[in-house]
Amino acid sequence: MAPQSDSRDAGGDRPVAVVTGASSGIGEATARRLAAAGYDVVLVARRLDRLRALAQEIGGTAYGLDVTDRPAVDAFAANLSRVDVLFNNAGAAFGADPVATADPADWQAMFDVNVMGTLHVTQALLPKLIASGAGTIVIMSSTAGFTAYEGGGGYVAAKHGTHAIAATLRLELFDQPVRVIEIAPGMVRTDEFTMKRLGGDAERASAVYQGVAEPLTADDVADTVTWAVTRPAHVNVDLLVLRPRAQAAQHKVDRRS
Ligand code: 8X3
Repeated sequence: MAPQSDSRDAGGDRPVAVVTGASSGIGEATARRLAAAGYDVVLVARRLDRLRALAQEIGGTAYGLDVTDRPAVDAFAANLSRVDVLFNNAGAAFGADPVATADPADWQAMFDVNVMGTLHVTQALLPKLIASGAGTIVIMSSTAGFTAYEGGGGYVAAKHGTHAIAATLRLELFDQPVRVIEIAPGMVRTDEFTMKRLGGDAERASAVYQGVAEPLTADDVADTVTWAVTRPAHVNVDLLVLRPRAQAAQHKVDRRS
């Protein structure tokens, strides 16, 4: 599918930040913060309609794109004259079934968006990030990239893959002017993410946050991503794990509220 955009060449004098998965949640919140920090933000998501209003609001560019569609990703990359920051945020969880009974199609979809999507966009934009002379790649990982939990199987596997991309890429780019930042949040209250994971079951989705005083918000994560991106170019926040105070570890959650 040919990518669609509101044609306006991003860039000019301002640094350009590409944000995938920008139509909601962490991506949307980060796009707002990066724009406020002075970036010309290129908003990427499948739902172009949802991006348009945000693009207008923050003065960015909306680009309708499925990150799992490699030809479309390549066409998108060819359209950009400059890229300083790539925030690989597009990701999702589908299903919460045990490994024994999970739907392989859910696993495939999780691998496609979390791992292959990150690979496609990173490969396509890397030459421009290097050419910027001070590029930044942010990879949206998760505490699921480090710790397994029941019912998490496919998502845990996919996020371990996402973490592996970040760790490998940092080594491979050690002599290039591009840093690789991995942000790994724990419990973030992003209702769309949880609803998608639980097949639209609102009751189960709200139970995820039951009794937790203050789960992280999308804006908490966006604040952290923006902080990491705006450090001086020689400072690399390799890996940052972010949790709400009520979540000491994946299974150790204070639900007394
Ligand atoms: C989402 C965090 O705990 O649901 O990336 O795996 S968790």
